[in-house]
Amino acid sequence: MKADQELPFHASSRSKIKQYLTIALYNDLKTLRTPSGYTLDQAITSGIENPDSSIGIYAGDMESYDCFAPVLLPIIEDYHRLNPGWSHKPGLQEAVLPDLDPEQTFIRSSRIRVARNLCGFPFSGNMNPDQRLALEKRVKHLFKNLSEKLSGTYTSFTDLDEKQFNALLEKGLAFRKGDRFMASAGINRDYPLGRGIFISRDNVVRIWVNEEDHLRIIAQSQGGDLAYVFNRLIQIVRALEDKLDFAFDPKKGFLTACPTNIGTAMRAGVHIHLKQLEKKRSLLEAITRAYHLQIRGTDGEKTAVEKAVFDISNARRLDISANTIVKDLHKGLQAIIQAERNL
Ligand code: DAR
Repeated sequence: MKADQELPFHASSRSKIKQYLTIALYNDLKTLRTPSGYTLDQAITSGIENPDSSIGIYAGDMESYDCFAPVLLPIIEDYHRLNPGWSHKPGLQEAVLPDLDPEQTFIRSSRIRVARNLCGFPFSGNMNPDQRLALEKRVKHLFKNLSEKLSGTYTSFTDLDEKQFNALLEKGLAFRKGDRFMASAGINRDYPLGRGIFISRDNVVRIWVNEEDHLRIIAQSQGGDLAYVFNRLIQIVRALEDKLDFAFDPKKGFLTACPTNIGTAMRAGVHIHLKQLEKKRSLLEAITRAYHLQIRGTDGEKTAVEKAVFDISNARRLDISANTIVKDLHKGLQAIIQAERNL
């Protein structure tokens, strides 16, 4: 884009990138390239093409966080609501927490995921087909050599016909091509090439390969036993970090394609049936705010709530430890279940 014209964000856009990328800043950054050749224009394409973006910028590699720091840092400090002196809080320790809902009256399922990206590869929106296949090959080899306790199977989506893929999808054991925000960011390019999923023998652990990030490591189970799910996640993450170098910065934590996920890169949540609180949405929102939780629709981000089943998860990922996130979630869900019972 030329120096003096307005940046082409849509008039209706309220994205963080539109808010923080001034013309002056754009002119300072527009000619910079990261070592993989990633540019600011590539980084903001999604926010330009999707006026309803909340953030509107994606990193193309770990170096993007330094190269475009003048615009990324204000966005990170705003989105993550960080206080001065903020910094990633490391550590993943086994948790001991009572099952939130042993009778499974409210909580349908618990799910905790972390995003991880491998050093030495560009991030998902900035990969060519060979790099995606090389990353998949690297992690496939690792999955094959996991201990007996952690073992499972890896399936490459390109090895499946449509019927087999849809069967996995229906069981929640595959992932579709990303949304239009990810499409604009290049994350969906060449899909399903290099994409696939690792599933542990008991189905509790799944690892998505080459989705929005290189790895989305997920543990999930029916019911509200958060500690069980968290501890299963810790086991597989520890096994992987023994063998892989993850994109990491001591202050920003684990680096991800979207700046909303950096830090612990963890989203811990439940699907919970709140028949009464659905009719008292302001009360539910007050409780989730108090415990730094966020409400999503039944099928996750930017989806509707179906049959009063809410996706409730942590809002904070950075400047807070993974264990504190899980403890806060546990406390917040206890308060929500109490409020639901009272109604
Ligand atoms: N949809 C993009 C990213 C928002 C955060 N969610 C992610 N990373 N899945 C936006 O700018 O709204």
